[in-house]
Amino acid sequence: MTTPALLPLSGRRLPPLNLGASAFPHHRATLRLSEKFILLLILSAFITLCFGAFFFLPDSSKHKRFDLGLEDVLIPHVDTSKGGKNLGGFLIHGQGHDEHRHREEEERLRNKIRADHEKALEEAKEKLKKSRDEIQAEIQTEKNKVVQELKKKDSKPLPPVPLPNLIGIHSGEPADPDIRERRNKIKEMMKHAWDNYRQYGWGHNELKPIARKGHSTNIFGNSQMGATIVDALDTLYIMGLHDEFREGQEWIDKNLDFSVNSEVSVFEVNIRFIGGLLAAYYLSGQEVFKIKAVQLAGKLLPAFNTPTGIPWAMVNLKSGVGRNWGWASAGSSILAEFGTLHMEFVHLSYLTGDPVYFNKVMHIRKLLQKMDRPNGLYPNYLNPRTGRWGQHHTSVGGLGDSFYEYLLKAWLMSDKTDTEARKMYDDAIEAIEKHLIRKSNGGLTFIGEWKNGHLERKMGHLTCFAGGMFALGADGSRDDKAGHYLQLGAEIAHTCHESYDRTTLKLGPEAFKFDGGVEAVAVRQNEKYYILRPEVIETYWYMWRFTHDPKYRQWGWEAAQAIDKYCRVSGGFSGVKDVYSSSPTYDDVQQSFFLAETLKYLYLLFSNDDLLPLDNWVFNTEAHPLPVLHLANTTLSGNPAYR
Ligand code: DMJ
Repeated sequence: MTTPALLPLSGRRLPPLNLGASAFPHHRATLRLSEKFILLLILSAFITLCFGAFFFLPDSSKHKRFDLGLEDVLIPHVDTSKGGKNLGGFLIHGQGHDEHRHREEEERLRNKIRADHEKALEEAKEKLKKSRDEIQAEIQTEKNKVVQELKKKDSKPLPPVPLPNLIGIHSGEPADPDIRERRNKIKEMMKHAWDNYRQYGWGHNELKPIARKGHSTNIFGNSQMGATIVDALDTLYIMGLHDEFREGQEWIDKNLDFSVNSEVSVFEVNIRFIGGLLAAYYLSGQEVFKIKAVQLAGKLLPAFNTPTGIPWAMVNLKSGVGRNWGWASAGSSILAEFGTLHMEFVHLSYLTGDPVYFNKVMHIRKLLQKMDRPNGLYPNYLNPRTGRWGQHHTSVGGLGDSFYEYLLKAWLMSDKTDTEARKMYDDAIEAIEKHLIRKSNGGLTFIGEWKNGHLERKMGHLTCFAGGMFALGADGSRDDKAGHYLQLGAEIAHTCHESYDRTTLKLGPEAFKFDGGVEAVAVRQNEKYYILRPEVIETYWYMWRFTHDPKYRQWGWEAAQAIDKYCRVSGGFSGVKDVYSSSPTYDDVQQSFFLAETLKYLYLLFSNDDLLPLDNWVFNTEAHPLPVLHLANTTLSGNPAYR
């Protein structure tokens, strides 16, 4: 938007000011203000001119008006009881004297008005004489005032709640010098990723490490929301990179703004931004993170305004209008998206005392509990208008994965009191084991996908997180099958390690098959890429925590070395397009989850177990640690904050 051009008294036409929305993030309030300001200037000049024109009209017209006024004042003093003549004489005498006073009064008034008029004219001239920059600076000052006011309003302190037990935030230094060295190497990799993002992509969502500029995708909408900053914060914190953490905090405080006309993925924004902000809050105690998380959550709530309460995949942060991905079966929402909100939303209710977030995710759970499940499996697609399943496609990888993860973690995060979630997890895992988990001819355990009535013998890199999930859920499993699930976790870890080991770069492909004589190898060209994903390393770390088998540290180190060798470039880290090629090409993206997850899990793998112990912390699906809430009841309805 451009403002009307200003015509200064000097006759020099000022260039139109750029007061567009991009110049002013809080454009709505600010544009009104700047328009008001300019209108005021024009109005004052106009009024001044009117006054001027009026007072410099020919005398006769002015006299008439003043005489009338003065006569009105004098007439009551005339004594009409004394007869015509006397009256006349008196009148004649009186008239001469009054006329004098009248003229003096008129002159005095005229002088005053002229002086006022000249003063106003001078002021208007002064204002309009100012340069474009000066006017902009004045408007900017006004704008800053408004922003500060808004900030004050938005940053109201939230009701205090007892902080959960925050154990193991600053620990983890390994005694073994070799392990310490590896840990330091991972920290150095984090610094390389961060410093380059800081230099070339600051404020953008992600970094293009080859082109050395910012990068983004549609999941973040069309605005620069600093996804890498928010995603990286807790990793920086646990690595002791405090200066970098502070830089990130400062950027968030000053720049992270959710009042933008931008359509974002509800799931991605939840796991990366809300998860990242909440974890940063719990670790550092800095209120700004909690406040930003709550502001953002408020912007996601309109996504739940569907006939069923199953949220849309995307929502416009400004208008609140939601919709689903065009590619999703029959206008459906995605299981792994609407099913991966629980942890963050429970924490939001806990921290704010507002049950709205808790109610939204519990509503989803209740609805899912009531539905029929083909073979006990949850299909990936659910239509939010009809409440019916879309295509019967089930996966523990993309589109399904973190839904199962969050059932288990809801139970863990509730201090194992949310037994409803645990039951749903146990039921789902039993069905998955029965219908999707198989052993290959070569003896590799894999998790396939249910598609069009048959099992596709293909496993995604994303599915590899399930090894860690099985190990994490072993304790507390039905019929005391802890040993069985730990073993299943180990088998998946082994299979995923094979998928790395059978490549040229020793980095895993996006998807690999167990079919037609092929085992743990990608067949299609478009499945051979590695984009810095964390899932395999995530599983190594969980397996390490539960078994302390040194092979997991060894496998993690192999992966770290391969990343450093093949994905590191001078401008950061990049994904590679073909892990079977000895001269791979880069995809030129440093994903934000590389800093949030891949490097964090590697760092934890070479740390002692007292850093973020699993009895006290539960990691969201983007590896953001959230503390276990030791609440009295099975669900948050027991939270004293809003009981
Ligand atoms: C991450 O954003 C999360 O782990 C998500 O659950 C799925 N995968 C990506 C990283 O691969």
